[in-house]
Amino acid sequence: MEEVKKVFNRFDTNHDGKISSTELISIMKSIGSNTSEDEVKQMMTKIGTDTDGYITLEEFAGFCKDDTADDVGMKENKEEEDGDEKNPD
Ligand SMILES: [Ca+2]
Repeated sequence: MEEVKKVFNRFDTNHDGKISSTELISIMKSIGSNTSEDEVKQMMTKIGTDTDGYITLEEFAGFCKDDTADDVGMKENKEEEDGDEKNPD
């Protein structure tokens, strides 16, 4: 959780305890991702369990357990959620 918190704080550039879509967009740009504002909004919906327009630490932590966290380099253990197209050998 410490790691997640650190990354969260990095995302939360104005340190109000939540990540706005604006903050998410700038982070996406900073890690070299060419995500459009529209895509970021879709991410917000995916990460944030509610649709208040912000991602809380709690929601972010849940996101980090997801495989998407790979993108920001902070995943610890990854579990496949759907075994689609997965070949165990
Ligand atoms: Ca913020």
